[in-house]
Amino acid sequence: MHKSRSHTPLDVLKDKSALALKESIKNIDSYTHVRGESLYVDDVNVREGTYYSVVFDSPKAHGRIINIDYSKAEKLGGVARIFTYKDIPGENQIGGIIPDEPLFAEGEVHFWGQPIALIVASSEFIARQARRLIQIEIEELPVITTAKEAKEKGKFINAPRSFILGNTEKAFKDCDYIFEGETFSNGQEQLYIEAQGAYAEPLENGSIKITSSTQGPTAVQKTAARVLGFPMHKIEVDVTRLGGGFGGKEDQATPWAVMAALATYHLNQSVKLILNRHDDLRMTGKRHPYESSYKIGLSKDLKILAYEAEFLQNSGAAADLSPAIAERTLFHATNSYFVPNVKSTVISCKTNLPPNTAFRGFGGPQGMFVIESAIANAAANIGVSPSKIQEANLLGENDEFSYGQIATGVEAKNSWKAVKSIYNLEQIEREVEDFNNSHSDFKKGLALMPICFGISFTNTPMNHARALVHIYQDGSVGISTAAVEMGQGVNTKMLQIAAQLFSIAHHKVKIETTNTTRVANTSPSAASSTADLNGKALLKACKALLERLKAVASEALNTAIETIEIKDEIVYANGKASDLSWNTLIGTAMLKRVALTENAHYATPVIRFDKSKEKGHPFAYHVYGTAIITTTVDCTRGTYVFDAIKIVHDYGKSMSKGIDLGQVEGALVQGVGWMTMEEIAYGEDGRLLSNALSTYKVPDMFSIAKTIDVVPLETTGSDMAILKSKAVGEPPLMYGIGAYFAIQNAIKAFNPNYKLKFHAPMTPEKVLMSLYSR
Ligand code: LUZ
Ligand code: MOS
Repeated sequence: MHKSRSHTPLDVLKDKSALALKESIKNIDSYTHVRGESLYVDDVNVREGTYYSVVFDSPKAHGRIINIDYSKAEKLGGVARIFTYKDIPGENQIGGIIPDEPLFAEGEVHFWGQPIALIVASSEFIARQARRLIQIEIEELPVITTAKEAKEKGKFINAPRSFILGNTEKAFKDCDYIFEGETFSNGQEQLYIEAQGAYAEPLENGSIKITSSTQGPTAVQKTAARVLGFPMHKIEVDVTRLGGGFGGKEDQATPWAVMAALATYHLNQSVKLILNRHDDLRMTGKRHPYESSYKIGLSKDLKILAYEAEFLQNSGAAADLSPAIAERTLFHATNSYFVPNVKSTVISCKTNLPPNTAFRGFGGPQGMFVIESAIANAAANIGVSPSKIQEANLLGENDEFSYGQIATGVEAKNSWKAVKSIYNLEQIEREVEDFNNSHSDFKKGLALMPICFGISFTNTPMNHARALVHIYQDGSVGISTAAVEMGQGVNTKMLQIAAQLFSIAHHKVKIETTNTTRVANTSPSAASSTADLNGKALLKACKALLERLKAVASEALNTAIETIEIKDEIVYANGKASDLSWNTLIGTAMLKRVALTENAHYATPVIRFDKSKEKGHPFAYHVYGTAIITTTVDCTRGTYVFDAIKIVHDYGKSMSKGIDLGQVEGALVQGVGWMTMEEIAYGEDGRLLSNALSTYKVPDMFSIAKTIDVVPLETTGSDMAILKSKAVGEPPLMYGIGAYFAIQNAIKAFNPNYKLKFHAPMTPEKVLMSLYSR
């Protein structure tokens, strides 16, 4: 791992930087994380008499419920009640984009793991025992597990969508090379360390407070209100932090919170519902598997003149976020390349898997894998290195994306050039070649992976946020925003923004929990946009307060407001320190009855998108970068290690270097895992086979690069990014796609007969088969 990241817990304890003014800052949660003191849902103090609950879910992937016998379970000592759809006072409906998903199954079940009932008892142990006593009779119906089969049978979530630029049909006529092919990328389990969960408690007059491990507090509030038939003001949702989300809690934290609230509504008692790992893996959706086909056309000089792709998205049994994820696949179908003629189509196919959902990248990676496969296939057939085709087609300033946005602030070529020179690509290439010439049982492979990721929710109306700032009369500051801390460090960034703007010490600022009664009607913390949207709102609120405080100082010091400045907690007038400190200024403002609270709202300017034309300017800006990935494959065993992953990444002007580097490393490793080892497996009967960490392998310390180097690309950033510090959450995941192609190249070096396959993940078994395929 990168040197600047490797600190021991002891260093964290010694680190006083968070208390110092102006010094760089570590994640403000690191201290309580290391000491095990950070609070999650399961750490909430429970009221006396709190009930615990377990979900009873479908043991079949598709069928009609003939009969359910709850009587034995209900009679078990300690069981309070079992709730089903019949107990829902409002709507049995949790679908956000399309109303096609019941909270509890009624007559039919559509996926293995679909919630049917909630068993509430005096302990979780008893609830689990009761679950085993429920007898269900299901008349089985045909099960569809793949997108292709769903398409053949006409099972869709919604109508297909296409993005079109130029005219591919005409352009293919001018191409010197045309290649077609098919690709598959599998799903991916989010595997947040903290499983899904919620704690609901009754307040006065029938109101309910829900503590939820959700990326979307408003989604939980709105859905709980819908299911209970409540006005939203009767539901309060509070989030301290998440032990990871990765998209898995953008929409799918909601059902558990709503179930707990439903039980609280009926029992007038607190109810806790925390899934264990097995239940979580079985019941929740994952990254969407995609079956795709493409046609790519190039000129003699390797320019991609035309590209067509059809993406079959395995959406699962309900829409969930699938339409939005499908849309992002189209937005990223040409990655960081300019292609003048594009036709891409996405079809959301309804299958009998749990509804697949958001996962870091949100359909973007699936789209990018296909064009990278098309390029690799073209290169192999033409007999050039794929990097030649990649390089020849990198996006340039003022190029048009297939969705009509004109690219500006483009860093595709810059990051490509930088990666080549900084890391001496020619030397790396020579080393790989020399190694391969001198070894027969191990082979190395190399791939370059450029990325381009659009920043903003693709759904324009979601791009806004609010912040609420209190300055307390002792000069300390409390901040609420819609941002949910899920390990990404957004609270640290919010703290930096306020401390910097007021010029006060970090310890004077506290970031409050995310709560719907303080900041309402929020978008989820997602789309890499949380720091941008909430940070901009926070900046606005702090600026308004600062102006107000400057007016107070101007009056107190009897000087014009323009001459006032606050630096390091001292008020300066005309560049000279006055005897007003931050604290006395706040005290003065209080005596003068000046409002020390501000609420601000930020909505991203400029962006727009017209769905009827599929054209517009949906993104505030794009993030770029390029990675070089080298791997060594053990040609006896089919195993591989990544020797080095070397990245040049466009941070803009990073406001929190340590946090941003952590995001790049974490996302990269997650991307490599998706492409190489994480293999979701469902049986033909729709049962999840990779249902434990013994059968679902994620990267560990030993499976990832011996070295990860990340060099920041010095760019001006974007005014649309918070303090010009570009969004960093999702884009680096897509560097991991390069890992797939590095392995392909190593296999090819061993087995000249090998025909490239584009079927991810490239697990050691597949590598072994490929090494010896003919
Ligand atoms: N969530 C969402 C996202 O609702 N819309 C998006 O565009 C998005 N993009 C990335 C990740 N989550
Ligand atoms: Mo997301 S994939 O919840 O940003």
